[in-house]
This record gives sequence, structure tokens and C-alpha cells, in this order.
Amino acid sequence: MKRISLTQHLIEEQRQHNTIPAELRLLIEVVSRACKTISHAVGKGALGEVLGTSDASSENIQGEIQKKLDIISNDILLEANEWGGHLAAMASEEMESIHPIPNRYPMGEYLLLFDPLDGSSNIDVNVSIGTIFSVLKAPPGMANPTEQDFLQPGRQQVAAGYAVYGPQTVLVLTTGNGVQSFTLDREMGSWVMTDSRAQIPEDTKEYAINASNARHWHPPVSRYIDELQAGVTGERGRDFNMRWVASMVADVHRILTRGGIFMYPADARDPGKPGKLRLMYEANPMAFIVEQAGGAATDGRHRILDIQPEKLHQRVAVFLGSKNEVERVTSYHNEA
Ligand code: AHM
Ligand code: MG
Repeated sequence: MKRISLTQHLIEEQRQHNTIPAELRLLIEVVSRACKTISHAVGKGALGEVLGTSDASSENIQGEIQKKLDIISNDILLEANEWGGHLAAMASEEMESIHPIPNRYPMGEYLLLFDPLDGSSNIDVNVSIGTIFSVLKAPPGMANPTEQDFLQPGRQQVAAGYAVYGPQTVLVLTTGNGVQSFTLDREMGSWVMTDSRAQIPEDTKEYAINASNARHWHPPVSRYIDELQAGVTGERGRDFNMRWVASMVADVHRILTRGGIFMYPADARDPGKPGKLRLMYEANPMAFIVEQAGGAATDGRHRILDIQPEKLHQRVAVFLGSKNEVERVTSYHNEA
């Protein structure tokens, strides 16, 4: 088998399609290197004394208790990306405000956003977790980056990806020309392309939702799930299977591999809080990847990539994956 490394892929993309300027290539290489370091820390588990919560008082901006690995991963990404000269600023799910590049380093033209370790509830139980990232261009003429500069709709992303730390460590990437996957060769320390064009089937018999919230769901979600659960004798005329890892990276990775629909809807608990997932760090990068693989992603009514963000840490309802299912549940919302 001819092995194509991440570096070779990026250079060839740059040559053939001109979609990856040199600075963006450098940025992606640095992020992917940071993911290797995080993968290593994750893999050590209790031996590296990296499990558990950081300390009793440590909460992130969302009011969630931070795990040691959340903080370690955040620091790894910040340190790796500060000095390369390709970024103007970063923003993270784990930090209240944006992180401008320190004055001692040159300022580049990109903005990097990340969820350093997604699936925090799975860290201590040895279940797949991951890193999600999104890259935007800084607005032209920007001098000192502010939060406002990050508030661009997801369709303006120039790259997005995730690394999933599971039985294998896999990096999934899009720069707007399809979706490629790279598996970490742990002995060589290199990313090797293992899928050059991921495609999500339009139809599926598998869905993912946290069903413990069923009593809070809005009617369009209940209607859709009831239909799936009615199985072969119901309206859909076939059985559907359910999977829920509770790490978005792992659930999305399964969908990218064999299809499915992933849902984290808004519900009746708190009308001012639309869903759990964050638009800028989770929904946008995943929506970009899913669309590039032939799938669809909506908030129940609108395309996620068209949402104009109002806040850095904004939450959003998410329905993504196999196109025909996403369109169906979206139509139920729009009829209601
Ligand atoms: P996190 O970023 O704090 O880890 O939260 C996001 C995670 C997603 O990965 C996952 O889909 C979801 O939260 C699971 O939520 P729940 O615990 O309600 O099932
Ligand atoms: Mg997350």
C-alpha cells in the first residue's frame, strides 16, 4: 500500500487545487502535531496521573467542572499554536475570552477555535474522546483581534477537523475539498491517509440521541423518534438501531464511517438555552465536515453553517448526518 502522509496530502492539495495556502498548511500541521501530544497524554491514563478533575474550584465558562485532561489539552493547543506566525488569535471552549497571539510573536491571518477535549464525561472511563477544531480567516485590516472578529457564520470556515482518541487515533480533516482521514502510526509518529474521500450514505437505519431527555423533547423530535422506534410495523416500515457514545467526536466518526443521524436537540427545560452543544467549537466544524462528506446539518430549522453567531460560547441544537433523515426531522420542525 502506498502511504500518503498528512504533509504530502496538504502539499498536493496546495499544488492541484490551490485551496491550502502555505500558512494554512502550517497551521493544520501544528494542530495535528498538538493532537499527537494530546493522544499521548490520553493514552497514559492513570499512569500519567492525568485523570480526574483539576481541583475543586475549577470550572469553565459553561460552569462545567474541568477535568485535568481538559486543561492539559487546552494548554498543549495554545502553546503549539502561539509562535508559528500563522494565527491572529485563538478561542477555546475552555476559556472565557479569546487568546490573542502574544506581542513577541508575529501575527498571522487566521483564527483558530477548538474544543480541546470533547466528551469529558468519558475521560475517566476509557471511552473514545477527541479534539475538534475550526479555522476562520481574520477580517481584512484587523489590527487587534476581538471576540467580534470570530463571529462569522460557519460557511466561512477555511478548514475544520477533529481527532478521535479511540482504539486508534484518527484525524479527520476538510479544507473544503472533501473529507480525508489519517490514522496515527504510533511507531513512526506520523499521520497516514486511510480514507481519501469519506462519504456519508444518504439513508440510514441508525440514530443517536440521549434518550434520557425524552420527557423534555419538543413535539417534532418526539414525533420523529416515535416513528423510528415504531420499527418495521410503523410508518417507516423498518427497524432502526440506536447508538450513543456521549462523545460527539465518536458519534460523528461512526456516522462518517457508516452513516446515521446524530441529534442534540433544544428542549423544554430552558427556553433561553438552545441545546447543549456549542456553535463555534462543535456544531460548525462538524457541520462543515458532514456537508463535505455529502451529509446535512441543521439546528432543526436552518442550515447550521448559515447561522450568524452572536456570542463566542453560543449553544445550538444539532441534527446532523445522513441527508434524508436530517431533512425529514428538519421538515417536522418547519411544519410545526
Ligand atoms: P463536553 O464538550 O463538555 O465534553 O460536552 C459535549 C459532549 C458531546 O461530546 C456529547 O455529544 C454530549 O456532550 C453528551 O451529552 P450528554 O452527557 O447529555 O449525553
Ligand atoms: Mg465538547
